[in-house]
Amino acid sequence: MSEVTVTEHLLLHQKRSPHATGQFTGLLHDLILSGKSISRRVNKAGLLDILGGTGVVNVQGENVQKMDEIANTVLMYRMERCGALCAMGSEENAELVRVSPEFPRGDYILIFDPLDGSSNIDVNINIGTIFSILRRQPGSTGEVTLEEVLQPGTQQVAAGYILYGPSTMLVFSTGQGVHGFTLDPGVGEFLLSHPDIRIPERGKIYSVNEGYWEYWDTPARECVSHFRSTKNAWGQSYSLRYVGSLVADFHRTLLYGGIYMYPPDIRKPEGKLRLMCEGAPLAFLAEQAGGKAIDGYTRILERKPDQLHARVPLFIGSAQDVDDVARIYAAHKKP
Ligand code: AHM
Ligand code: MG
Repeated sequence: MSEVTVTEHLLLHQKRSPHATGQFTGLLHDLILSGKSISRRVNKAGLLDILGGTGVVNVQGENVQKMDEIANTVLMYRMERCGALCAMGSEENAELVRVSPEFPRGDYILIFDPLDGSSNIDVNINIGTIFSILRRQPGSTGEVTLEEVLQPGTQQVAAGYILYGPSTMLVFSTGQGVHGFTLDPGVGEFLLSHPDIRIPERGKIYSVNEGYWEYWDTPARECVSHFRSTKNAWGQSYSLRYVGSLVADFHRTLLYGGIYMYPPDIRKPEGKLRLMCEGAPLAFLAEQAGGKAIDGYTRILERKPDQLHARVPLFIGSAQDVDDVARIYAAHKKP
């Protein structure tokens, strides 16, 4: 692992890009600080007895909060004060949160899933924070409107995630490739461990909740059958891996290649995953790493959300694996 810290990496990036401002670097700095704080709390979750539901009083006599609520509070508190944002959208908040006038405001908009993989929080399995950074039209004044926030993923200034696992990792892109950093807990710094990540052109792993087979439509079933069969490009079945934390399943897909799929089903015709805080940021990373992300028919990054919590079907990963899915969907008429 190199000794380049994420701060050094950001400063280098700032020098290279004439458009980068101190405001943006400050935003990332505070986001990373929030990530470190959440990481520390996640690591101690079992010890501090903060797993599980709310409404319980712990040994210190404090109200026990769920880990995802704690992560949301950490991010909301720190980021509202960073001076670079005008609004935030969180998976945990139904409405857009505008930065209070008592704090300095900037042009950026932060959308996040504070702790993705909620069903894995209580069982010590990888979870993570996913983030997307957008920008208001320069020169806009007054309260930011929801319409200004509902931008397609192509408009993202940066996106990434912090994965809380055996080690804590930060993976992000500002549109100049994807870079991965590993937290050295001894010094409390993220060090560059995975520079310029490239996703393999084709992988050997598919990732999907196959338990939902009965709920899927024909193209979704055909896609899964394709990767399971021996009639695909490799002439042999892909392996199946499914953590059930998108951030962890995506991280593996980014490094090893393959495809992650969350198709629509009869219970969730728009899919389960959120476009703005899950689909778009991970699609940005996938494309920056040479991969692809589609909803079956359309590039995820071109989907304009019609609401903050818009959902989207997601097929993401190695370019050739996603192309296989696109071919299968194209053979079926768009509903
Ligand atoms: P969450 O944001 O509430 O954690 O829900 C999203 C998660 C993803 O991390 C994961 O891929 C998916 O839900 C798993 O869903 P399922 O249990 O339907 O397979
Ligand atoms: Mg999530």
